[in-house]
Amino acid sequence: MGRLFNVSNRVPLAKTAAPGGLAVGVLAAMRARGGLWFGWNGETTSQEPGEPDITCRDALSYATIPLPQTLYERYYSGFSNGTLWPLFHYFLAGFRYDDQEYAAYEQANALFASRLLPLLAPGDIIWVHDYHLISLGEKLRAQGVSQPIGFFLHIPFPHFEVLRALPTFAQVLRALLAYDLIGFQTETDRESFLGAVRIVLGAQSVGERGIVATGGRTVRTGVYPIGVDVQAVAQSAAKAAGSAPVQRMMQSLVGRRLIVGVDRLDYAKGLLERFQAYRQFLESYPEQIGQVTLLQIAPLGRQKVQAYAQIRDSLEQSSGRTNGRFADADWTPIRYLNRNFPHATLMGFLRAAQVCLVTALRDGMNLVAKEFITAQDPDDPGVLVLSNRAGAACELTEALLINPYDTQGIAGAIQRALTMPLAERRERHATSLATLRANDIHRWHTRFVDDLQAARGRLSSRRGTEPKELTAFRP
Ligand code: ADQ
Repeated sequence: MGRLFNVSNRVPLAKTAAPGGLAVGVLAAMRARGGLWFGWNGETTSQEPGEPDITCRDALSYATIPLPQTLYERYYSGFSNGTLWPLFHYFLAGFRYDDQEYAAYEQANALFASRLLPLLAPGDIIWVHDYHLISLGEKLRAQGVSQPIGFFLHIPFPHFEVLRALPTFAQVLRALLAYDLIGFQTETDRESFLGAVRIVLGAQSVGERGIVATGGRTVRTGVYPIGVDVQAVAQSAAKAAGSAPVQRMMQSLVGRRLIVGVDRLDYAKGLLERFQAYRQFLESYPEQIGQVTLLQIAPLGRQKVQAYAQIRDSLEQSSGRTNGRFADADWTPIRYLNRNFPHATLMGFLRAAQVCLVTALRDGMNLVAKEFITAQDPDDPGVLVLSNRAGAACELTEALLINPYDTQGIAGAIQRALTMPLAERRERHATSLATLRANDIHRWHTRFVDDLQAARGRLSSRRGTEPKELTAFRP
């Protein structure tokens, strides 16, 4: 097999890099199969970026570039996180569009393509990750790249009625169709994409198995739900359980039961709704007052996007209100921490918890849900309360599934989780763990890369790389 190039906006070399699911997943793929990871180094520059810096760390290779200051804000905080992120998570109220930000997004993608190009050799395959880099494949094709290029969308793909709020939606669809393989987290996401393609290109453009015919070539689509490294997470959680930070945290609970939440601080994660539901839980089940502690870890990121500053303020107020109302001299109901922890320590916290709350309003997958199940002691496992709007709910059907907007429903689920008999907890956990083992992180990258390799066979039949004009649909 040729060399594998992973490309993502951010590579996890920079010390300031925020933790995220993409990095966790791609690192696992890289460790298993080698290759090179190309992307932004987390810094901005006033000059035109030159050749990528090549770094080797822990036997993995990275090629990184800085981004021009003038481009960064409009590309990253602007079109990527002010337009695509809210749109793809169905937050039309928080969505905005600006022509200049879209132009910066296109320029940034073209820049990534031009700096990646000299590193490529015949036989390589290129795997592009996530919404920041939708146009990268199209830019690479425009520079003559003929190697297989695949794209995996880590976040949801919206239904056409939401997608069409984006004035440049047709360009975004056309850019996606420059790839040989497009991967989604769930069948719903793939169907939303194919639905949009049918409307824009005509129903005949989508054939069996979701293969799109366009511009004399074919584009494959597939569902690749990202998983976790079950063995590594289980081992690291068991080991971390005895570590000093986890032991100190446990001792500070003085026998109280632990409810845990671990999320990037993001409005899509439903943290405000979670805090409201926890307050409702304490109101509805007063016997639990003083008996449980909610540990919510939510590191900050994307602070330059206004919606993130707002949600941060709201969460501080909400946790403060709950603590003000219910706390006692020796008990704080919510411990709310805006900081990063080593991944192993987090796994130790997850293992120590009786309940994990995942209340995302919309989420591509949600790896924390999968890590929580994997981190548990199978003999005495905790219970996952999981949003039915997270991709993980398609697989983890034995979790207590909730609607994240249903405050009373979540409160009831927390109580049910805390009082669930051991036999039921074991049974639900065993079923969930078997599902996670069957679809772990290795299956995710192996299936995607194998399918992308298979796309190579059809490259010789590629006639021209431009999809036909998107004229069938008039907005
Ligand atoms: P994220 O939105 O970042 O990922 P998630 O899938 O939950 O969300 O992954 C977060 C990862 O970061 C987990 O592995 C977690 O353990 C880690 N993490 C979180 N907080 C941390 C902290 N304080 N310190 C250290 N590590 C921390 C995006 C999509 C998801 C999709 C993933 C993968 O939004 O829907 O599941 O990509 O495709």
